[in-house]
Amino acid sequence: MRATIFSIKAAQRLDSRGKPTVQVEITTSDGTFPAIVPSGASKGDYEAIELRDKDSKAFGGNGVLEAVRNVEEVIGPAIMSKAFDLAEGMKPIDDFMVKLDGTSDKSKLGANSILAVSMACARACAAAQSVPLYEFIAREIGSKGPGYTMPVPFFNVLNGGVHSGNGMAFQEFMIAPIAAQSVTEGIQWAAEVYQELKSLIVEKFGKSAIGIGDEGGFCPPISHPSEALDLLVESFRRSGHDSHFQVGIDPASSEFFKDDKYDLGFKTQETDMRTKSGMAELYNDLIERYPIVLLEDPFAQDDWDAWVSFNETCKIELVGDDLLATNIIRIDKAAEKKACNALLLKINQIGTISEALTAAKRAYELGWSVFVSHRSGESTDSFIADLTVGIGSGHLKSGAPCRGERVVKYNRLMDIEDILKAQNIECRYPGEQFRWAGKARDSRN
Ligand code: 2PG
Ligand code: MG
Repeated sequence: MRATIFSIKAAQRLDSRGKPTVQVEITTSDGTFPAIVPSGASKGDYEAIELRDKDSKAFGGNGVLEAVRNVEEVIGPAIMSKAFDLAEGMKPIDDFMVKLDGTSDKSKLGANSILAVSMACARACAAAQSVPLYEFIAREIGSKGPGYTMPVPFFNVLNGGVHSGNGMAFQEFMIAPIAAQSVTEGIQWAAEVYQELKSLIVEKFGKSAIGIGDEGGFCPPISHPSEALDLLVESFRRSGHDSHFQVGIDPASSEFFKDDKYDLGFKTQETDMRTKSGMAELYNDLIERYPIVLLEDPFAQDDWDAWVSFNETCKIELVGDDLLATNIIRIDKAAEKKACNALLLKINQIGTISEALTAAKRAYELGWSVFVSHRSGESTDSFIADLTVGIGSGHLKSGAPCRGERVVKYNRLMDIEDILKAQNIECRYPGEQFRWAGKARDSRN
């Protein structure tokens, strides 16, 4: 029997920062399938455009009623009129929406409206094929298995940059439980370190310093990256997880790039200007002194020379976020220039699930790693947990082991691990090999 869509409904709801976002519900003969889209704060210039109402009387101009209307009055009716067979997968629907919008950045109908429909469609298509979402995504990207690679979770436990109010310029300090044997064990260890970190912060800075930032990490009154890294190393030690973790950093440096320099004091009264080579020296020094294995956006989105020169000698994973914007044109440009060796995969940077999968596939073809990511403004939608398992990216970041919109993804990963184990389906935890999970996936194809 053909599985088709009965209705597509949209509504304005709130994200984790209390700002409006788009929710969609698609009803088919298999049931009702919801989705809510996330939203970034440190957004790149090359991301697809999310529509905001600009009506200053509502939500300070951040309303998404136009995007909601676009789903209900334009996208929904157009998709319904085509009567797509959901069992055939989601690419025809995503391609149709991309054409319907007609712009290169989805500015006509809005990446927030299009993505919400795309995510809900993925769930509806999975149901039409009678498989879980992660398996549907594995099919869509062409993975033949056997089994699945679970991700090493990278927990952002210290928040800085535009995600917090302290003086720290760098946005994210992430801890990765590489020595665990499973996602479930890794999540437990990270939660233990997180609690230890909290005690350490109380000890050093007092109780008033345990407030958290947008992604659930602490934001104590520190400003130099080595202060943050010292706190992490000490909490590994105190929690008995000394050699169990490695570290990732996302400075999100486009946010403090001014006049061809980087201002590490951009959140304080004092400027602290660094040249590109000064920044490269700082990173190399930190990599030498701490167990850092991943560096994301160390340079600004158009500072190509700095990226290329750093990548020449970089031995760790060098991830392009604002640099690539999950956009295949930017990925190809970066590959040609040899600017980085990994893609940060954010579904709302490009606006459809199919295009996100195409971006991941291209990264794998280039021999790069793929790092799946949430946004700082999130919802309790756990879509990216299934996404990361489906594409076998081997690692993902979803913030701290704290706050509902962050832990819902980690909890879903533990659910998936349980389901796979109960069904005797191979489910690998890549540990230290997280970078090469995509490669391993490709060689099995
Ligand atoms: C990032 C993200 C997610 P935002 O820079 O990688 O952690 O932040 O969603 O604010 O762009
Ligand atoms: Mg980033």
